[in-house]
Amino acid sequence: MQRFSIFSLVRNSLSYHKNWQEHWRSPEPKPEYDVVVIGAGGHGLATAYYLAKEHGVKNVCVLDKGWLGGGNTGRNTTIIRSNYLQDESTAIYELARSLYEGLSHELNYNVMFSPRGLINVCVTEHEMRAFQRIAFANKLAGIESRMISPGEIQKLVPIIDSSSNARYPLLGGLYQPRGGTARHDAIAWGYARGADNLGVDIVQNCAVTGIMRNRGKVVGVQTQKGEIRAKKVAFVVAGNTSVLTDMAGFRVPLESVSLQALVSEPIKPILDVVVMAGTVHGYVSQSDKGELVIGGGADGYNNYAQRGSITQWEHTVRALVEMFPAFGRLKMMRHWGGIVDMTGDRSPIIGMTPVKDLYLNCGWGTGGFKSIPGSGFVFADTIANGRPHPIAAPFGMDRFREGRLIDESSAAGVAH
Ligand code: FAD
Ligand code: PYC
Repeated sequence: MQRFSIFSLVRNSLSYHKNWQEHWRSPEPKPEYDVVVIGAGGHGLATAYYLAKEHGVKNVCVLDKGWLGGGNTGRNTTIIRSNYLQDESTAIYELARSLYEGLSHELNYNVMFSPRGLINVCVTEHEMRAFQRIAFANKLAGIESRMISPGEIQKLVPIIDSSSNARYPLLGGLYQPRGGTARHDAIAWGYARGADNLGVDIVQNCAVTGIMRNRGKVVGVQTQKGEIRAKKVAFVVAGNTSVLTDMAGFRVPLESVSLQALVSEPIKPILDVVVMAGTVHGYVSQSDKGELVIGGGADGYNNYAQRGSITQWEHTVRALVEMFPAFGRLKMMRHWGGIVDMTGDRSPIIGMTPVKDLYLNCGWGTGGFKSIPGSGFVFADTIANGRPHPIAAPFGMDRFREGRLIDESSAAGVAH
C-alpha cells in the first residue's frame, strides 16, 4: 500500500515529482505468457486483475497500442446503472454495479463511485411504455428502480423545465436511486495498479500487429516489440475489434461508430443526479470539479476517427438547452469522440471464438463503462476455466447464428 503525507507531497513537488513512486511498472514484454490480454482499457485491466486475484493466473501481460485508459474508458461520460430489460443483461450489469459499490475498498484506490441516482426521462408515450416495461422487469430481477412522475423529477432536478409548454414536455421517468457515476480514469488506474501489484505486466505503446496460430489454436501475438508467445489470448479492444478479428481470420457482427461527449466550464453545484434523455439525444451529470459532463447520440455512419464534430455537439447542446434553459449561459470547454463497437442487438459479445484459446470481449457499444467490474470478473473466470462463466454464457457469439438475440435497443441509453 502506498502512503502519502503532506510531507511527501511537499517533498515530491520540490523534486519535480522525480522520485514519485510509480503506480505500475513499465516492463519490457517477456517472450512468453500464460495469458496475453490485448487492450488496456477498463475491461482488459479488470480481466487481468481478476485473473491474478481470483484464479492465481499471474503470468499475464496486458498490451496496449497507446496509453492505458486512453480508449473509451478515458473518454466516456461515466454513467453507471443496471436498469436493463432482459434477464441476461440485468444479471451482468447489476453484478458490475454492485462491485462498483465496494471497488474503492477492493482496489484500495478511490474510484469516486457516486451512486447519486439516475433518471431516464421520458418525453414520448413510446418511451413511457418502454421504460414502464423495464421498471417491471427490474422489479422481477430484484433491481431497485421505479417510474416517477414529472412532479418527482422536478423535485430531484429543480433546474429542469417541467412546464407544460416546454419543447419536450416531461411525461415521467425511470429512476434508479443507486445508479450514478465513477471517475473513469481512476477505474483504469485502480485496476492497473492492482493487477501490477499482483505481478501482471502492463506494456503500453505496443500495438498488436498479427495473431500467431497453429492448427486452429492461437499460440501468440506479433507486436511492435516483437513476437510474444501465449497459451491464451484475449481481445478486449473496443472500437478496434474487427481489425483484430481480421488478423485472427474470423469475422464479428459489429459496426464501429464514433460517440461524442463534451464538458462545460466548472460551475457551482446545480445538478446532483444523472439525467438521461434518450429521445432528444442528451445526458448530463455534474462532475466533482463542477463541470457538466454531457453526451449525445452516436454518429449515424461508420468510422474510426476518435474526434468530436461540431454537428453532433450542436445537436446535443440544442436539445439540452431546451430541457435545462439555464445551461444556455454556459461555455463549453472541450469535446471529443471515442469509437464504440455495436452489435445488432445492442448487447456485448463475451466468450470463446472459432480460434481455440482465443477469447473475445467486445460489443459494449455506448454502454460498457458501467459493466467493467462485472465483465472483467466473468471474463477472467471464462479464460481461466476455458468455458463461459454462467453469467457470460448467453453473450456468446453463436447467439447471432442461433437467433438467441438479447435485445437491449430500448434500454441501451443512447439513441442509436
Ligand atoms: P477501451 O477503453 O476503448 O480500451 C480498448 C483498448 O484497446 C484501447 O486502449 C486501445 O488503445 C487498445 N487497442 C486497440 N487496438 C489495439 C491493438 N491492435 N494493439 C494493442 N492495443 C489495442 N459507457 C457507460 O457505461 N456509461 C457512459 O456514460 C458511457 N459514455 C460514453 C461516452 C462516450 C463519448 C464514449 C465514446 C463511450 C461511452 N461509454 C459509456 C462506453 C464505454 O466507454 C465503453 O463501452 C468502454 O469504455 C469500453 O471499455 P474497453 O475497455 O472495452 O475499451
Ligand atoms: O449506457 O448508460 C449508458 C450511457 C450513458 C451515456 C452513454 N452511455
